[in-house]
Amino acid sequence: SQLETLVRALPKAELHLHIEGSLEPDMMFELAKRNGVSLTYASVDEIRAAYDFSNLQDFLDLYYQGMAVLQTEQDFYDLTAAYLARAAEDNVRHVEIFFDPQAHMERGVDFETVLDGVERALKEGEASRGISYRLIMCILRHLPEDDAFALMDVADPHLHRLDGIGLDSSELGHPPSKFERVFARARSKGLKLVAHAGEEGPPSYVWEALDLLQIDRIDHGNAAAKDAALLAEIKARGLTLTMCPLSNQRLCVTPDLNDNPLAGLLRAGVSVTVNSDDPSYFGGYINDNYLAIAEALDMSADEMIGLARNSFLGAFLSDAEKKKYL
Ligand code: ES4
Ligand code: ZN
Repeated sequence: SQLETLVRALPKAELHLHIEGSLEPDMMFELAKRNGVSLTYASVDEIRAAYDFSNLQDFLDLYYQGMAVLQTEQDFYDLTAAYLARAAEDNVRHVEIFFDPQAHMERGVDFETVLDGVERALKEGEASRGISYRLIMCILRHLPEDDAFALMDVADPHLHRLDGIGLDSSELGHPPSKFERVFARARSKGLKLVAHAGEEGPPSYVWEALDLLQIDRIDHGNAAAKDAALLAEIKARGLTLTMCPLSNQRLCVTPDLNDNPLAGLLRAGVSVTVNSDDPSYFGGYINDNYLAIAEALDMSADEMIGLARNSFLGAFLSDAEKKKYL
């Protein structure tokens, strides 16, 4: 269709992408073999069949299990290089990537091993493909505040290589308030602040992310559609939402794509963006996400253009850098 041709051709930024969630089953097998790690799966088909989730935690259990094949700097390089090659096919020109160092450090992988491999691929992608990047280190919210502070200590000598701090993993029972002091420290270091909020959690978690964490951008933010005052506050602050429709569908946040609040929020004047979250696990990269909502939510060509434009406006790029893309 014409809309498909347009979406594929549009230059885009991807602002919500967990690099460990781009680990494709083929690479999982390859790395398992290379590193002598045993998998509970016998085949790529068996892996794909296991990706049948009822909620966020269901997914997270397999996500942390799958990433156990990632052990060396080369593994993190290969993972990130493969994502960039795939993103380039979708006309992605700028990426802001999350990584979860705590999930690797608890398996005995050094922080530096992870950062070195991811960053080496990002630098090479910028040089060879012209894909600019930012790097956002996520805190696992199911772990204690002390662990987050310990991560900040380990990361401290490397903060010049990081652009932001994020908050991810199990949302329910782990409200943003749990990390108010950690985010205050990150803010004092000059880092950008983002948090997953209102994915499975209630509007009150989004309020906490705004008022207690003082975030610069909201990851997901679906719950904003349920609270008119919150919606008004997000607009007043000019905050961007990084939404992930196929993720929402696969995690049963909005099992029916027709019910996804993305188009409604966009039409209400919120700066909404479209992203793939964990593309290997959720069955689609960024263009698949754009095309799925175009169809399910009856969105126009102008709306597709607006979403792509929002992705650059909401990026952690300087005004001079944004001008290049807009
Ligand atoms: C995640 Cl979809 C999602 N939500 C929360 N934490 C995550 N980590 C990786 N993907
Ligand atoms: Zn996410």
